[in-house]
Order: sequence, then structure tokens, then C-alpha cells
Amino acid sequence: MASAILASLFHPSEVLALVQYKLAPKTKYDYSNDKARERLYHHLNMTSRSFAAVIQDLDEELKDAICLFYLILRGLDTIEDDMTIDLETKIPYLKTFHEIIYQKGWTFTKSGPNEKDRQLLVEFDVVIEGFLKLKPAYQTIIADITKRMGNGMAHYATAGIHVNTTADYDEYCYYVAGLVGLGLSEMFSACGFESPLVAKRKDLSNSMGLFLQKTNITRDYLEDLRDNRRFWPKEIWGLYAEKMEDLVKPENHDKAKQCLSHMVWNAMGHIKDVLEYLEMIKNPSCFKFCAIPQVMAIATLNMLHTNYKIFTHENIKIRKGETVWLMKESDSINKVAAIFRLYAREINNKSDPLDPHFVNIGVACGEIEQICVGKYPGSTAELARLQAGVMAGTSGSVITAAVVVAGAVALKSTFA
Ligand code: D9A
Repeated sequence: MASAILASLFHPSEVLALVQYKLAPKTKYDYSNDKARERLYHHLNMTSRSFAAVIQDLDEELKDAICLFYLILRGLDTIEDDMTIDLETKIPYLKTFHEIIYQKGWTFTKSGPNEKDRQLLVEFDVVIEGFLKLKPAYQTIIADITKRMGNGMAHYATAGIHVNTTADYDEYCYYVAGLVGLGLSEMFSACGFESPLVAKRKDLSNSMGLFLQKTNITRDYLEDLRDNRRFWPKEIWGLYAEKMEDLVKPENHDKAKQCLSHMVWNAMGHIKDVLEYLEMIKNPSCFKFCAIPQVMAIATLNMLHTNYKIFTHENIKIRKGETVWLMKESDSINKVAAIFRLYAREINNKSDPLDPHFVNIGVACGEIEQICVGKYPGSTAELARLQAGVMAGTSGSVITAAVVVAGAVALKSTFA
């Protein structure tokens, strides 16, 4: 907590969000009367910290279905990611995972010892038990998406098949992320929270996944390379280096930065769709659930833009305070549009005029501004309010006040 506050010292609204977050009641949900459900949410909280809270805030009707969807996909992803499992073993698991989720008692102990979500697969019987209790309509959606995703993963895991063209890049991201968007949209429409149109707009649902996945792939260049996974399309990196791993060489510093801008620009291509999708979502808990990952993605993209560190450091993340602040603010389309405008402006301000994508990125940022001003005029007032909290230099007194409050909280929790 203390270090998170320090990191956000020049962002008073983040300090405030952190303090509020820390003060919020901890045991919001009590699963102690249902041991299986308690175990399920334990696994959810283990796999993803901030996103787990967002899932738990969903309305009861969707909460378990989406929690299980998330855990099932996480299980599948853990097998796909694991480079210690040989392909002859891995591919059949990927292709049949949609059947495995109906097999009571199934568990998996072949994950490598360093696999982060190893334990989820070791206790996967808990996930299966939960899945089998869901309404059949949700089971069908989850199994169908799992089947299509597993087969797509199996294709790209096959020896000799790589992400070469930008079309491959879109296809790979469709399998691992776009399909998640499609499945969730089907659930939103099936339960009646959202209009049937949401499920119909598969293009927009796909973009919701692609924007998240492309941001992650851009961020994870070094980590993926270390594990010999390559998701940056050759059609892009091939313009800047002979081999993808050559980008990290100091003599290729400038080319690497240009390649990074190209990847950032490619990801930005989905933002228009993301805003259009979010505009359709009316249920407040669904809206926050959908909006929070997207605003975190544009904040991450802003952090990546022109940042050579992605070629030298793994695990580049936005500040904890920034995450908590984004989670608090993302509750209406006007506020989300304001957040997108804020980061689009930051991205544009950082751009290097000598970069070959300077104009492209400038146009993409300008389009975000144009769409938001045209369609979400309320975002202008929200943007002014957000900026008042971001402009640290002009609000020293707010910083001081916030730090004093935070100090009091820290003392309180020490002596409580
Ligand atoms: C999502 Cl059910 C994901 N993925 C995410 C998380 O958001 C999407 C995996 C399973 C599910 C949902 C998501 C959320 C809301 C609406 C969506 C949607 O579509 C309409 O998916 C497109 O990243 C994984 C894929 C991108 C592969 C789909 C957000 C999440 N955040 C992580 C942060 C991180 O850095 O991984 O998981 C976290 O908080 O741990």
C-alpha cells in the first residue's frame, strides 16, 4: 500500500482511489455456506486479482457462469502456454478440452512446476463440478467457445505454423480472445440483461478481445521470446529486423522503437469498435465488467508507446493506483470516453515526429477524439474533471491532503 501510494504521489486522484479501495469492506462476499463455491472463487482470486473483483460484482444471474467461463479458459490457456509439455501430448488436450469440462473428477498434473496457474488444473474437478451446475444454456455457450478456441490454439501450436501475416495475427487473436468476446455477448443476450443485438454484433465482440490481446502481446514481447513464443506478426517485425530476436540488439534500438509504434498503431485500430460495443451495454454491472479491461488496455498501450523498456524488461505494468482509479471511474460511457480521450492525447503527445507511424498514430488519436466529441458530448466535462486529478503539479495541496489521509489510514491499520 505505502509503495503504491508513493508511486502515485503525483496523481492525487489515484492516491484517493487507493485509500478508498483500502478502506472498502474486505469480506464483501461470503461463500462459507457452500464449500465448492468457496473453492471456485478462491481459484478466481488466485488467477487474477483485480479482474476477480469485477467478476464478483456481476449480478447473481451471470456471476457463476462468467467465473466458470473465465476459469475454464484459464485452464485451457495454461495448457497452451506450457512449453514443458510436448506437442503430441498438448494438442489432443487442446482439441478435446470442450469434452473434458463434462468429465466429473478430471484433473491435470502435467503442468510445468513454474506454471503460474498449475494448481487450478490440479484441482480442476472443482471447476467441472461448478460448470455442470450451470444452466444448460450457459454450458452450451461455454463448451462451444471452448471447442472453437481449443482447435484454433491447436492449429497455431502445430510445428511450422506461425503468425506471419497481419491476417494471421487477427486470426490467432480471434481464437484466443475474440471468441471470448463472442461468448460473453451471447451470455449477456441470453440472460436478457442486454438486447439480442449485442450477440448479433460479432464484429464488435471480436474487437473487444482483439484490443486486449494485442495490447498484451505487444507488452509481452520479451517474456514470450524468452519462452520461445512468437506472436508479433512477421509482416510487421520483418520491416525492421531480419529475425524477431534481433530487435533487442542495441544496434537496432531505433528500428525496434519503430516496430513497437507499428504494433501500437495496429492495436489502436480496434478502439472505435470497443467504444461502439460499450455504448450498447446497458446493465451497469455488465458495463463495468466490459469497460474496465478496455480502459486498462489503453492505459497499458499508453505506457508501452515509445517505451524501449519493453525490449529490456519483462513485467511492465501500469501503477496499482492507476488500476484502482480506472476501476472506480469506468461506470458510464461518457466517463469511459473521457478516459479514452485522456490516454489518446497522452499517446499523441509522446509520439516522435521522426517515427514512420507518427501520422498514423496521430490520425488514430484524432479519430478517438472526433468520435467521442460527436457521440458522447458528456465526455468533455468528465475529461475536465479527470484532468483536474491528473495534473499533479498544479494541485500540490491536494497531494498533501491525500498523503496525510493515507498516512492516517496506514497508522489506523497498524494499530487496529
Ligand atoms: C476476458 Cl470471461 C478475458 N480476458 C481478459 C479479461 O477481460 C476479458 C478472459 C476471460 C473472460 C473475459 C473480457 C472482459 C469483459 C468483456 C469481454 C472480455 O468481452 C466482451 O473479453 C474480450 O483479459 C482474456 C482475453 C483477452 C484473452 C479474452 C481481463 C483480465 N485482466 C487481467 C489483467 C491482465 O493483465 O491479464 O483478465 C487481470 O486482471 O488479471
